[in-house]
Amino acid sequence: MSMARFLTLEGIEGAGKSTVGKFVLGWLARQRIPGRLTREPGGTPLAERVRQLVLERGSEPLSPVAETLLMFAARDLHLKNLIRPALERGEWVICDRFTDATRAYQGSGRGVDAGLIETLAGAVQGKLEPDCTLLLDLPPSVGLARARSREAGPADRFEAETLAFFERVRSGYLELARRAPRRFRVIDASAALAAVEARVEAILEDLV
Ligand code: Z5A
Repeated sequence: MSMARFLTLEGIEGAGKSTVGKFVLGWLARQRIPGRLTREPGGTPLAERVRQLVLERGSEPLSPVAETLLMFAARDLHLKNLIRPALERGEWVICDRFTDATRAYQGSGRGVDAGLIETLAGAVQGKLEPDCTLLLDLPPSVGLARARSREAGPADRFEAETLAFFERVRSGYLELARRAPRRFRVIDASAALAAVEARVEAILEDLV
């Protein structure tokens, strides 16, 4: 059996994370490697309830710090009840967003103190870090157009954000990738899907 790997997918809305997640799962199945695709916020029944709280556009404002705490509450449940057990069983875990999303969205996007985010990350994750993070990078105008052409129904709290917000999030992600070049693989997500998948496949072959 192959060794477990923890792979995270990051990027702004509409970057193609869900699409790439399914591609990775199919690729793993063809190699007969056990894999588990999950997402944040969410992934377990309780964490999915936190997801609802954090995404819905209710009448009561949700402060950036409260949003950050909820992200980490969901992450703690997800790690304890799904991610760590799966890794211990030898499965690959492919997680659509993880702590880098908090750094980029709540930190760079909303201005939450980086020290607070790292303190919470330490408390929730301990030493666990993704083995590899695929950053699907593209201009927000392209990502938002893709996401909006697909979506029906009212926008959630993030979908309703401005282009300037998503520009800050994108810059935040690119800065994280610059600071951790061994963990991050930056992929041009504005390319055709076949080109994105070929790049992802090469990275997976490397990881195996
Ligand atoms: N959030 C946060 O603030 N802090 C945190 O710590 C965490 C999350 C964990 C929910 O996330 C929100 O939570 C998120 C940040 C916040 N909000 N935002 N933004 P989510 O991951 O569930 O929501 P999302 O980012 O909005 O996901 P998405 O819109 O589903 O995007 P995606 O998964 O990256 O894209 P996709 O569904 O794979 O692709 C979008 C469309 O483009 C679809 O029609 C595809 O067929 C198409 N596509 C994909 N790739 C291509 C290429 N290469 N070419 C052409 N078309 C493509």
